[in-house]
Amino acid sequence: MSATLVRAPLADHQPILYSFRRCPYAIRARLALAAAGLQPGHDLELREVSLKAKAPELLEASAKGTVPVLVLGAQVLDESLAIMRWALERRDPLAWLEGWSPAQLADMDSLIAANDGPFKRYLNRFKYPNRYPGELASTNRLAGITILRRLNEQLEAGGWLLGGRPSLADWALLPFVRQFRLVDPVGFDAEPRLGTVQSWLGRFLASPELAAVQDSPWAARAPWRSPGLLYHLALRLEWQAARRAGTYRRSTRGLALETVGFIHLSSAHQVPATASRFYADLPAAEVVLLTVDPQRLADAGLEVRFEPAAPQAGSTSGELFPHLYGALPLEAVRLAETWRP
Ligand SMILES: N[C@@H](CCC(=O)N[C@@H](CS)C(=O)NCC(=O)O)C(=O)O
Repeated sequence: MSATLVRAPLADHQPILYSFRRCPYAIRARLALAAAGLQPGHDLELREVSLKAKAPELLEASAKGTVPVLVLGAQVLDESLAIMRWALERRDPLAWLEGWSPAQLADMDSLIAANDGPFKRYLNRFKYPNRYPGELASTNRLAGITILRRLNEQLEAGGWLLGGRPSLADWALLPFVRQFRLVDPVGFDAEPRLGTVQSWLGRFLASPELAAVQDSPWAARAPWRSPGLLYHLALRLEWQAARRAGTYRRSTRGLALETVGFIHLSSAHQVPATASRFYADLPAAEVVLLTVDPQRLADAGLEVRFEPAAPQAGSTSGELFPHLYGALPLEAVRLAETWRP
């Protein structure tokens, strides 16, 4: 029998995009993926990341733990530019990369390098001055504006960085210029000798391309729930009391850990059913979803057993739920977010 090389269908390796709605690197990656005609839910799975509670699956794919990350079976792209190029190599209908001369392609590379290097550096220092004690936010802002003034000159020829139409460089830089403006929109808009940058950014802010990747299905308000993490729905007031007390000791709604002997947790896929079974009568603002890190529970010497729900919990399906034997330490709670049904 002759051996036949069978290429695995794409569906076996549906790409997974780990993304974060507000991250400029993730925005540029989503812009390119969308421009290439890919659709979340159809061509790739979008997993919105919480930077405070990174899913173990993300860290397994890329230990550096930044977003965006595109997982293509065994191949992992964990740099936003690599994702942009991968997308545009598949399809580039708007010619972001196609049709430019070698000199223009080199210009694109140096514009992106200047953005990701010095401009991003000044942006971080202007945006988060508390993280850089001893540095003046105003000095870093001015350094950023100086770079933008050079872009302003470059844009004057045709309205886009390389001339009369947008290229990869425009889409790669604009999310960062947007973020720079957002630190102080009034100051940015009033800045003199920046008119062409302001209208370039204005076009981007009003563009359907940006709107598309900032909304479902390209971005979500709540993070993807990982099978590698554990979850617990809590009453907001009880969670607030626990934060003051230092540990959380409620088992489930209306029952204390001391009464039940363990704290009811849920695996990712069980959260919606738990919410509708026990919390559906409450306004969502009164309910908080806690993301619990099982590794931190283990580090604290706490045991989680997967057991059938107690009969009084109303389930007779034999489904197993994680039960935490002991009080929940605050440091094991990676994220507490308002429940979104
Ligand atoms: N060079 C990377 C940088 C990505 C990056 O730094 N992303 C930020 C979010 S905007 C991040 O994930 N930071 C990690 C963290 O905050 O824990 C790329 O281009 O993809």
